[in-house]
Amino acid sequence: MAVDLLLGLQWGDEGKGKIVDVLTENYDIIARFQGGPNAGHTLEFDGIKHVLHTIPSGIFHKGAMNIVGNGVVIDPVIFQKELENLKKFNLDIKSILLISRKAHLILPTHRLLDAASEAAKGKAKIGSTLKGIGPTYMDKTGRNGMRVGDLEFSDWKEKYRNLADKHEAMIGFYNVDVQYDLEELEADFFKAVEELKKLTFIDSEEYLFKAQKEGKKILAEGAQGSLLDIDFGTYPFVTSSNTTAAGACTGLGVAPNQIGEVKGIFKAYTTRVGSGPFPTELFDEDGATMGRVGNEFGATTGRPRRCGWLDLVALKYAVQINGVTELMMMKGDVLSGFKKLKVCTAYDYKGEKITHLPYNIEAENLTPIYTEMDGWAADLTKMTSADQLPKALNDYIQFLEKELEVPIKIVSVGPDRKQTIHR
Ligand code: 2SA
Ligand code: MG
Repeated sequence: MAVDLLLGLQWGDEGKGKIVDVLTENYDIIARFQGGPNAGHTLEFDGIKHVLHTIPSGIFHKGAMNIVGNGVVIDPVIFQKELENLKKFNLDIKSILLISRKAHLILPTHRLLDAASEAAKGKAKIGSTLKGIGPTYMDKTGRNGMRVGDLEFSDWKEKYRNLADKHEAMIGFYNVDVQYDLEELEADFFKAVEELKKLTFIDSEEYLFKAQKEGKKILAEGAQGSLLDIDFGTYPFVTSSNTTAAGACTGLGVAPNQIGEVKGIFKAYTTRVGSGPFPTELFDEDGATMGRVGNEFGATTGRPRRCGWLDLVALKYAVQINGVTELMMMKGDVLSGFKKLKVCTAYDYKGEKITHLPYNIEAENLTPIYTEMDGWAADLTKMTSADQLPKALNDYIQFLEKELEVPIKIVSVGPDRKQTIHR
């Protein structure tokens, strides 16, 4: 039985949380494979809005098992807060959430290092979420990290101390003003670790291997987006993990030939939070409208997201890298009321027209070339079937399908579970 993937194709915030929640009824297991508390997956159902960070978006579905895979980084303190926010739903967390022993731990000093590194960069800062993501993955690849499984051994506090002491020295090296009270941070951390230890730790690759053999249906839930991938994103303005399809293999221990459908999710326009190049970014009234109507604020940090037209060149690149087999278009409802819509179909790159994403997409080298299309006025948010969609929206969808050569199977017309149209 294959493992399906659900991935964001832009710079994150495509609406993965909502779609995983919608799709969960078709799956037995939802597994996160990379990222950590930098993610903000927003779900809406029964009039409730809920944001998840590290916990998979299948958590609200009866019968679904949720896995935090080895590729994820966990901050016990934030994890604990997430669990507390879930208390009101009366879920039996211990039996529906399993954590890989091989997942790495975010220490309080990782967060401080993230802050110090960003402060030292000044204007060139990445605009990270300051959750300690970069430093934790650095310790992972540098072979210094602490893993969830370490907590099952009696000497874990020694390991912790050694690493935290080293981090403190490194913070000094940055020579920037980062205020902290490590004793207080550590007290919170140790308390949260004790809570984390009450949960179920597993060898998730083994668990998933068996589950596949038993015919269980598995969905791997991506976080952030393809253009934030450490290898294929807009480096260095990226996150520190592989957000693309290959990341699901290494982040869960699933073999490449076991991957089934690759579901790619994108917004009908584009957003980005944090620094870095964004060719179709708008600084005008249109961009402001997208931000306002689309409620474009970071689900983790509350930062306003930058907005712009759909970049088909970048989207095509993401479709290729991931091997996307079906597409889902989100937030078409936000574009209702625009008289004309623009889609970037090529770039003018140093005077030459190109249709691929070049090494350097900084604004000074590159101007988007747009195809203009008619907009639609109708409010989509109450629509429930594809035949109700306005002609101009259907034209928009068909244009994208032709360019991307992949069918758009879902059109989302609002944040609620129910505002989902299948095609
Ligand atoms: P980090 O914290 O080291 O991963 O930051 C590196 C870059 O990755 C971006 N990034 C994100 N972009 C969009 N959404 C993310 N999650 C939150 C959300 C973000 C928020 O859902 O809105 O609330 O601000 C996310 N996480 C990381 C980040 O902006 C940096 O550009
Ligand atoms: Mg998000």
